[in-house]
Parts: sequence; structure tokens; C-alpha cells
Amino acid sequence: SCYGATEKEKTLAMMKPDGLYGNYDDQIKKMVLDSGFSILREKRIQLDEHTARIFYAEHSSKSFFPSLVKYMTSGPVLVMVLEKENAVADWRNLIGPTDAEKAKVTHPHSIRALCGVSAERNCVHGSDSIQSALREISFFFVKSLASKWCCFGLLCVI
Ligand code: RTP
Ligand code: MG
Repeated sequence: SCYGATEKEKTLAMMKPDGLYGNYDDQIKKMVLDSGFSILREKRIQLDEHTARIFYAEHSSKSFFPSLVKYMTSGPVLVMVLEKENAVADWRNLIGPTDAEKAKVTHPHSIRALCGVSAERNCVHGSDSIQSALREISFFFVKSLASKWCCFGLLCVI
């Protein structure tokens, strides 16, 4: 039999340190709920260097990587599992483009336009694909939350 599954898609959202420092959390949560997402889980954590490096491993060869790791460990973050139809793409649309300075011009109603300040300090994260969402939800929460899982006798598969 199968567990943990609803038919709705999930994504990992995060308020980065500047999102929390700036006290944007209530405003961002209101935008999340007004846009039809359910917040299935949330937790406030302090990323250490090791965890930040693994989370953003895809960028490890980029010139901005050391600075990104410093930024992401500069204070607590709030990680959330959001659920809704089309959650991954819809959350990316709601947060807006990576460069928050440009977002203020091109996507003035986006979350990054609201609380971000630059290409780096963009105050929120969103998984960029369904595969990334699976990895990232499993990274911060229990794996069983990330997707549907089924057990056949003692063998359980995700
Ligand atoms: P995220 O993964 O945090 O949701 O952001 P994203 O997909 O929009 O952008 P991505 O290319 O994955 O970059 C990850 C984070 O690295 C920082 N960054 N800095 N200085 C720069 O040019 C630069 N480019 C990216 C940002 O914090 C970005 O969100
Ligand atoms: Mg990304």
C-alpha cells in the first residue's frame, strides 16, 4: 500500500537570512497563502557552512559560490514545504527572477522585488524543478514527505 501522497505537487521554499532579518516573514507567508499554497511544514534553522555548500553544490564551481555560502550562513533561514497544483513553477513565478534589483523593474509584484536587493541577496529560494524539489524536501525534512511511497511487505520504495 502507498502512503504520504496527495495528488498535489510540493516544492521547497526558503526565506533566506535577509528575508528573516528584514521581518518580511509575515508578509511573505500572506503572499504564499493568498496564492493558494498550503504550508505543510516549516522550520527555522541556522545553516552551517557544510550544509550550505551541499545544498547549493550545483553552483560550487561558480565565482559567486564562496559569497553565496557566506550569505546563506549569515543568519537563520526558514525552510517550508509548500503544496499546490503546479507548486514548483507557481512558486518560482511568485518569487520572480534571481536578480532582485531587476525584479523590482520587471516583476514589481514578485516576492524578490519586495524583499530582495541584488542578484545575490534575493531573500527567498524556490526549487527549480520537480526533481530538485524532491531532493531539497528530503534534504531538510523526512524523505517520505517528498513524494508518494509504497510498501510491498517489508520493502518500501519511493
Ligand atoms: P535559488 O536557487 O536560491 O532559488 O535561486 P535561483 O534558482 O533563482 O538562482 P541560482 O542560479 O540557483 O543561484 C542560487 C543563488 O546564488 C546567488 N547568486 N548570486 N552574484 C551573482 O551573480 C549570483 N547569482 C546567483 C543568489 O542568492 C541565487 O539565488
Ligand atoms: Mg536555483
